[in-house]
Amino acid sequence: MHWQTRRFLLDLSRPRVMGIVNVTPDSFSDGGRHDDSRAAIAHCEHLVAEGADILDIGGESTRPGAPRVDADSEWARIADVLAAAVTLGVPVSVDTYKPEVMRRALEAGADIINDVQALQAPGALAAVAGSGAGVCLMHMRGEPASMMELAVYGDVVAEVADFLARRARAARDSGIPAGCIALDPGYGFAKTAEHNLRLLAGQQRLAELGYPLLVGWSRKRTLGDLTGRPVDQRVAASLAAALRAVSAGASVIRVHDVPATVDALKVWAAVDAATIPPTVQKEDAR
Ligand code: HH2
Repeated sequence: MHWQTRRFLLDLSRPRVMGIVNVTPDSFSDGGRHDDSRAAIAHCEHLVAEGADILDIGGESTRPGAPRVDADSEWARIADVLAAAVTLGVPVSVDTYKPEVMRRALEAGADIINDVQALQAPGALAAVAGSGAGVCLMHMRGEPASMMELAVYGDVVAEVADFLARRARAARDSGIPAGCIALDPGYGFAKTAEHNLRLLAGQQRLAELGYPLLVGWSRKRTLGDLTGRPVDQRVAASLAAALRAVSAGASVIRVHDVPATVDALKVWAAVDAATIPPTVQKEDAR
């Protein structure tokens, strides 16, 4: 499987690591650490040196209860960082749900638009269509400020699958090529810990929709609930979730802790490569 982004065709025959660059004062795990352009650019360079296959730059936190940021302020946070990131030789994604920020990001050379609202804002589909950019369509409900009130599902896997299939169809109908589309279950967005775990257990069904799956478990609250650990001590828990997600069909893992994830996926991919199908084994034995 491949993911077409603006400048790069990503080969997903091995899982890829998307490194998170939050240029925000208030992100849930790293808010304020890279919220000036110089620190954020240094962080981008660092993540690429550590083995990130993709960078994902965001200028507004989407943690539960996060306040909204207007488009001009969001753009002011990320513009210089994006300009530097596109020179680093990897695809650069911009994490935004605002069509105006999408448009400016694409003009500035972004390769991917990562939208936690799955291009549902008026004008979002049109902002991306025709650009050649990759898109990540994520499942959530409502707004970060109120989304946890909407965490009510009968069958969470079926409802998320249905939503993602509908958004992929809408993207294609607006002219976004199928090969540019990736889908994301949206772990932690309008979902309780139980929903997140059920969704991971049934994630293969989302992979069967036929688009690459991108997932973000990194340091999230459910991992804290399960381990009792604070946000800065969730690397091992994040890796366990990442590997489980890859086993259930995920191709791109969005993380804060790039080197640990790169190592874990190297081991996972090596075992995968060593797994010879039984029919081939029999022929070889003859
Ligand atoms: N999670 C976050 C933000 N953007 N995008 C996708 N596609 N999938 C995710 O799971 C996802 C996302 C939340 O994590 P983070 O960026 O670290 O925090 P914050 O939103 O507080 O900046």
